[in-house]
This record gives sequence, C-alpha cells and structure tokens, in this order.
Amino acid sequence: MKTVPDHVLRWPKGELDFSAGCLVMGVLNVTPDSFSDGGQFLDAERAIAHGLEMVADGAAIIDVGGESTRPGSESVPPGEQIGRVVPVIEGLARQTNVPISIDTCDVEVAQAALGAGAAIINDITALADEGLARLAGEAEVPVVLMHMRGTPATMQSEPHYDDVVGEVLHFLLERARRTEASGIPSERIFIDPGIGFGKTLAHNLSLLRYIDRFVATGYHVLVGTSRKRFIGALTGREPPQDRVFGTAATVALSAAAGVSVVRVHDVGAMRDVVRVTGAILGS
Ligand code: HH2
Repeated sequence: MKTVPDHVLRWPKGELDFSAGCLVMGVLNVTPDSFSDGGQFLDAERAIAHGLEMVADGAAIIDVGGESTRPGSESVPPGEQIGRVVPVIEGLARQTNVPISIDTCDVEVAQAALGAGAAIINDITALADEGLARLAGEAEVPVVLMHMRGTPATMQSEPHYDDVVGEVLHFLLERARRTEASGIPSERIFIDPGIGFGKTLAHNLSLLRYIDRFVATGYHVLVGTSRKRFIGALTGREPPQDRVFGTAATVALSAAAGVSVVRVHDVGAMRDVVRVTGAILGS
C-alpha cells in the first residue's frame, strides 16, 4: 500500500491544495446534449461566465468538455470538440488561476486544450490511447484515469461483473501502474471508478460503499456522481437539476472516505458539503 498523498500537489502549470480535505471540480459542458446542462453553455461567453461563477463558488478545478458521454451518446469529431472547448479554455485561463481540466479521450483535443491553457487531462478511457499518456508525460500534467465498461453508446446494455469493486480496482491499478511506467509520477495520477459508466444501480452503490478501498491505494481518488441517473432512480427526481440533495449524500460520504476530488455541477452547495464534512473529520 502507498502512503497518503501529499497535501499540496504542485506541477509546472498549477497546484492543488488538499490540506482542507476534499476539493470540488466544477463541470462545464460546452455541448448541446449533455444529460444535465446540455445546450446551456454552448456559447463561449456564457460558458466562460459560468466557469468564473463556479470559481467564485469555490471550485478548485474547472472540467471543460466538448462531447457528451451520457449513456447512448455518439462521439463528436475532434475538430468540432476543439472548436467548442478552445475559446472557453483560453477565456478562463486568462481570467483565473484555477486549473482547468480537459475532459477528453482524444489526443488532438487534449493537445489543443493544453495549448489553450488546460493543466489537467481527464480521460474517461483511462489513457487507453498511449499517445495521450505520452502527451500528459511531456506536458507534465496530472491525469484522471476513469473506469468504463464498453463505450458510452453501449455501456448500459446489461453490464455484468462478478465482483464490481475488485474488478474496477484491478483495472484502475493496472492502468495507474502503466501510466507511472510511461513517466507520470504517482502523485499526478487520479483514479475514478466511473460512476454510471457501464454500471447498474447496484454496481454504483457498491463502488460508493467501498470507495475507501480506492483511497487506500494511495492514489488520489476522484468521484463523479453529480445529478446522475442512479440518484434519480433512488429518489424519483426528474429532471437531473432536482438531484442536488441526492448528490450531496454521495459527496459527504466520498469526502468522509478520503476522496480527493468530487466532480459536480452544483459547486456552491457541494463546497459547503465538503467543508462541513471536513470540519467534522478535523481536516
Ligand atoms: N462523468 C461524466 C463526464 N466525465 N469524468 C470523470 N473523471 N468522472 C465522471 O464521473 C465523469 C466524467 C458525465 O457527466 P456530465 O459531464 O455531466 O455529462 P455528459 O457526459 O452528458 O456531458
């Protein structure tokens, strides 16, 4: 087992201070069709304004994406993703020092985003493309490795695991070690169980129930539950914007288990949740 991650993570393009506990990553989808905020921030000026609002609300990272990965979604060509995200990243990078992550599995998109000022790569395919691992190593940026079963188009068709926690953990550890072997130091690697990506309600609940096993690996852990469908299934809440309190339960438990970052839409509310949780824990 590894040691607990250091409190301040520094790299050439940014830093993250974990000394007060769990940090909040704000979601900024520059897409017409994301499950929760699709179409709201396709206009670059509106997206930048929303990003800055999330910074003011306490976001420690802004996660910019140009492609929806909701269940059933189809991929968007790299050129189109670049056209959506680059102006937004440039605008945000000019106006805030908060690190910006690019949510992509495409090398071309990641390269353009890093050029525009992004400082973290968030990859839902856990660097399946080794070119992306090389790029992250050369750019010396942290990476988020997320677990997914299948692709967004197919992932929710009867996902099956014998031991979901063990299998997801095994996959992420294997990818994290491969990423370290490609030259990215362990403290810059975040692992993420990929809530809702090829998982049933029961799978999502098991992964959250045993999230401490992910934390025990010593890698930083990132969890993205915000407004997701499983919360709707548990609460009967529709539309996704009505799932804030359900999200809060997952955020409090994640923070209490030692998760480093929660990826959320409702930044101000979830910042309060992690603050109070952290204070109770004494961090
Ligand atoms: N979830 C989504 C997208 N990217 N990245 C990480 N690391 N972890 C996640 O859980 C995660 C993610 C899906 O949520 P959202 O971006 O709100 O929706 P959409 O994919 O429809 O744009």
